[in-house]
Amino acid sequence: MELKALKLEIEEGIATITVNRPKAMNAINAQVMEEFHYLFAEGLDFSIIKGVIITGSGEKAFIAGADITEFTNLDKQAGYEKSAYGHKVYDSIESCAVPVIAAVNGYSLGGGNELAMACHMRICSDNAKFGQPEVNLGLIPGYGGTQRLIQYIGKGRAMELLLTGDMIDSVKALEYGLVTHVTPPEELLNVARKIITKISTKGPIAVSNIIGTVNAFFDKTANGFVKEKVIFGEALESEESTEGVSAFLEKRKPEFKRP
Ligand code: CO8
Repeated sequence: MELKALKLEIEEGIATITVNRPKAMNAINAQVMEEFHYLFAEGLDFSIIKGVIITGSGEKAFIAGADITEFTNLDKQAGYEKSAYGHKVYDSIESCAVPVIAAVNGYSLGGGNELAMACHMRICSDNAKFGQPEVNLGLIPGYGGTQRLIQYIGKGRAMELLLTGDMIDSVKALEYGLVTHVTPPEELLNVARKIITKISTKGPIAVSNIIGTVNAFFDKTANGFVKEKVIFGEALESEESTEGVSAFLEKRKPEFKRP
């Protein structure tokens, strides 16, 4: 598959995937999702790749969420399917046999932050900002965010971030445990490479087994994930998200009605 929205570089066995839509703050559209699917399902040969780094192009954004321009005219079923496809792709990243590090170099929002959370580790530059702003659009996270955010930062903090839509900076992200290192922007990729290089000196089967076993802790038949897909589809069909998405696209404040 020819990559159009992602850039792939492989150097000394480390694959760096860069989401390359800087004008849209690297928002994840259908093309980006399709290309991630391809890379993690068949495009990358994990028998020779030591590890993967995922980052965003430009200096402002890692990924500012799913592409909101694709949210119009979607009914419940289409919303469910879009969410379910994203779940499948992110699950393939989470279960990858080699370490995957999100090198968060700016805004990490919505579906972008959900992608970062599907990676095995997150490190960020000191200008990074994290959030799940879906509630501002009358939506909920649809790529695993309601389930994975709790795993990293705990229920209370997750509730606050999900319900307020507020962003946190790199210092707070480190304090919360959402990231494990904060670096100057120019050091970010080097730090990610160093971590992968160190892991590559260990037994590859042990590495793969540790990833699988750690992930297994969180697999409780995952009813929350099932629920999230259904509710995301319903939310996308709702009057509330029609208003939230239109307001964003029209660059105005949304006017949500109380039921
Ligand atoms: N989608 C589409 N376009 C975007 C997005 C996005 N998520 N984020 C930014 N852009 C575009 C802007 O519209 C703008 O485009 P243009 O230049 O054509 O007007 C360009 O990127 C630059 O953005 P801004 O001018 O807004 O830049 P600022 O520096 O002022 O602000 C922000 C940067 C804070 C990142 C701001 O752009 C913003 O708030 N973006 C939206 C963030 C957001 O709400 N993300 C969540 C989206 S919903 C989601 O991710 C759900 C995931 C699950 C989906 C499941 C099924 C689909």
